[in-house]
Amino acid sequence: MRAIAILMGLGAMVAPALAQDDVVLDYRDSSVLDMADIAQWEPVGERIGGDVVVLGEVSGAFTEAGAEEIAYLVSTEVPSQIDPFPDVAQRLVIFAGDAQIADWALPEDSAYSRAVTARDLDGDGIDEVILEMGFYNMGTQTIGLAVVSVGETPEVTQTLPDVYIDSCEAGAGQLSIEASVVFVSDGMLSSQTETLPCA
Ligand SMILES: [Ca+2]
Repeated sequence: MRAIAILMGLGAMVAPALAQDDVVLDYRDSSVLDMADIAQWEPVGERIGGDVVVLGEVSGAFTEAGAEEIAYLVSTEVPSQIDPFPDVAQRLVIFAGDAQIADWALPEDSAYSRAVTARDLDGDGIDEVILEMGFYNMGTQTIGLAVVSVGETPEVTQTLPDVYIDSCEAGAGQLSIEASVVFVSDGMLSSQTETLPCA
């Protein structure tokens, strides 16, 4: 219990110091967990072709600085959150207006559940795509993030594996929610975690 109190104290002290612009995601707000209905992207998936599902979209500049483009997270299927190694192939497909202008395969071992946002973290004018992965095991829901630098060969430049851990349904051990505020610091994502009680 003491560890929890210390963590909560830290969060309360540190969180207000963050400039709102720097905050990318706040998992303390449960609405962050609301998943979009992927049916909305079915027409996009049909345009891309090849029997794929589109798991999310983010806006940004992906092929050149200043471009107004949309990156779609495209997958052969919706990755299972109970399989630690889902067998899916995923890509980022870039559109400018109605035109598909790039199609970049993500690393083979990737199984992301959605695209969250895009930010130019390193300041080169090209937005990095922030993707989320979810995993469910023994009643515990875990969410992690990956920063992907885009281009012909997308590369995962950073991972934050545990930005959200909900063990409220675990039935044993510590029943709580570990929820992080994810923010930009020195060109990287950083996080501060708070322990919240189960609802
Ligand atoms: Ca960049």
